[in-house]
Amino acid sequence: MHTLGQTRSRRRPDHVLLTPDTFVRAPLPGMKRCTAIIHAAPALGAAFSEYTAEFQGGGELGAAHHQRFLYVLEGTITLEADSKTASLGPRGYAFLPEGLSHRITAARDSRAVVIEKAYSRDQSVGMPDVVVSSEDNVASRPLEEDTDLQVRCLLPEEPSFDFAVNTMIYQPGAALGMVEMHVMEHGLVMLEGGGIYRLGDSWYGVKAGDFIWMAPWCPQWFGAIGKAPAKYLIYKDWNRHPLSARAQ
Ligand code: UGY
Ligand code: MN
Repeated sequence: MHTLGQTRSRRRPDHVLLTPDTFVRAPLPGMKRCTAIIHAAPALGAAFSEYTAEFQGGGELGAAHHQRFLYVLEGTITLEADSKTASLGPRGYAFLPEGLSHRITAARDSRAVVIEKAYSRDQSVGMPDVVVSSEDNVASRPLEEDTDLQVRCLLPEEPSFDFAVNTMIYQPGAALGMVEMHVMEHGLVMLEGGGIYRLGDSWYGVKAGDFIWMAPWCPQWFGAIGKAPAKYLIYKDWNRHPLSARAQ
């Protein structure tokens, strides 16, 4: 069905909102029975890439040239690394450090968010370790003492990690307590519910399935609207001095 050229998707210099009606699928090198919807990449000004990988049964992701983070949305993903095998269901996730050879496959139709970033090495800290877990095993904590806004940090909060991936759950009516403006950029996948996102000088209605990229210092604020909680998965670069190389 065409929409007479209408969409909620927007591209602005400091942010992008992508809604599912504008998603375009294409394979990446090495993928088998799998396609990617690329949401953010250096072509946009981002220092990382983020895509949704859609696997058919027997599907496989290609090799990674950078660190890779994977969060399962639907189905079951099998990860083979370090001569171990793990099966990840919805909310399962993995972090694979740069250089770790691994295989990511799906025996049946599955979807996962994949974030890749060149590692920003800091001589004062060691390399990050592999992480395989589920969001269900991570304790949440309130943001700024607001118990209606719960954050789960999926990666260890250690300086060896140069990015963070968190989930944030807002009870209906909960909102960020401030308009944030910060050096870190964000890639955000709306997982559940919806609300109003302020990005730059625009306010957008957003809902599950949407993707948002926020450039460094993009003014940002969110308030949850509806009768069910709103939840998103959010990436940010992290733990590095602002003068360290911004690898692309
Ligand atoms: O971690 C963050 O910067 C987060 N509070 N930002 C956001 O939700 N837009
Ligand atoms: Mn932020």
